Amino acid sequence: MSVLKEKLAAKINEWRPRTRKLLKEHGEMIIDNVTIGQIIGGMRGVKSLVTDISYLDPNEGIRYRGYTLPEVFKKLPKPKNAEIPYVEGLLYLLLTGDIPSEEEVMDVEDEFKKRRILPRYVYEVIDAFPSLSHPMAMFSSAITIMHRESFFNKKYYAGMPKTSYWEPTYEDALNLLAKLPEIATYIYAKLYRDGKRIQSNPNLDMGGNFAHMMGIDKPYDDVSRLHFIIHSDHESGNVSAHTGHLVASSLSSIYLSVSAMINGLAGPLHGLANQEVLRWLHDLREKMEDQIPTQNEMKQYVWDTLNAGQVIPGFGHAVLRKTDPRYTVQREFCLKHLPEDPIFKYVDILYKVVPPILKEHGKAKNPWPNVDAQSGVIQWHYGVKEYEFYTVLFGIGRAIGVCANIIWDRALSYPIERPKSLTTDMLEKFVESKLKEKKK
Ligand code: AMX
Repeated sequence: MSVLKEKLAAKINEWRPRTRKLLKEHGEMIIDNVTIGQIIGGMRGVKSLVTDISYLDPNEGIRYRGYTLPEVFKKLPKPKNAEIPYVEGLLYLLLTGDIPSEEEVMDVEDEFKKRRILPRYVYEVIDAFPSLSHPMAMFSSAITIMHRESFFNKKYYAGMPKTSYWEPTYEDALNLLAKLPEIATYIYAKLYRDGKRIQSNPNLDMGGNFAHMMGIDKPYDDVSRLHFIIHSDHESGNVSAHTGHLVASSLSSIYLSVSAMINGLAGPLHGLANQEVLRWLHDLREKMEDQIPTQNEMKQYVWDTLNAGQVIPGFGHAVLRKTDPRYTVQREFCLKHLPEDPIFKYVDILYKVVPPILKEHGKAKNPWPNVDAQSGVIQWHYGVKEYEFYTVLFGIGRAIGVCANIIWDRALSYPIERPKSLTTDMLEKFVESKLKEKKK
């Protein structure tokens, strides 16, 4: 058994009594009330999910297993001469809650290396896609098609106790995560490089190998590590994490669950916002004939977008009420490595002008930038100019957190998810009776 799996097994055994006790002794305790506004308004803020992998504080931002992003970057082991830690170490942290040693990270890296080879048919499925297909549709399909590899399915049909569900799920998760960089770079080569691909390098870690297969020199290996780490998890309620959890709760395989989460991520209000930021800025860049806009010109562009009834991509958030620390980490990277990049200058001006405008506009509850306002500019700077591809990169990162969650969902025997719905008629009648009661 790998070091990680052994450690995880011990953690699961320690954790199970906590969940069992909460359920058995306090299952009836009320933790939240739900308003009609929340039912119609996308269940915003309803406390109805549980995860120990990460927690999102509205003002502070994300913590992975209790650690803020700066702490994660400080504490996790890094490859030699790298600024950013191993992605493999992050997986160890998300799964076990512990900061791994260098040897423990190497163990995960070895596990990944053993599992990188992609079945032939996955390349064939990608090749069969018609031109002008969106890379997220290709990415999702390539993952779906691997459902036939599911070790969980085989074990399930052979008969397996519930307490063992997490083990084949863990195997499926590692098998899938190890293959995602190969799938993504193959899609990239097919769509944008006339199919000219670079073979995987068995000596490199996940981030380093991804940069190698993209054909981009240092510090793009660190860029990749940074990107995958900051996108990995954002507690459970966001569309992609929730979709992954929901689909997996019916005991669908990791492949079908992660593919579903990728589809959720591909919407412009969620992960696709990183593509939208670049698309929107390029429209402006064309109008400006490559000149850097003044603050007043930028303000006008932002107002024109709002007055046309559109959202400002990369700003706002359903939970956050301050600047997203994932934005800050990337901004710091830009200030250090690409302060003179013209697109960064656009993003920098947006950082100054958008929040006051959104406040004046008066709709968005959070006027501050989110992760997507800053991620595309870094990719663009290092030569990944095909912005439709950006959400695939987000997807690789998010898959790490979603897989960690699904493994724990199964370890703690969380049941199939099934909230209750009402009809509009019922809501109206409920309101009527409440108002009558009030008059009495
Ligand atoms: N520009 C313009 N209007 C915005 C806005 C923005 N960036 N953010 C929110 N609003 C508007 C909403 O559309 C809504 O308008 P409505 O009353 O006419 O329906 C109103 O402000 C209230 O929305 P909210 O409660 O502040 O946000 P929300 O929880 O409903 O939605 C989000 C959150 C992220 C979808 C929204 O802020 C948005 O559309 N942002 C732009 C897209 C984006 O950057 N998405 C990525 C988010 C991060 C991620 O998931 N990767």
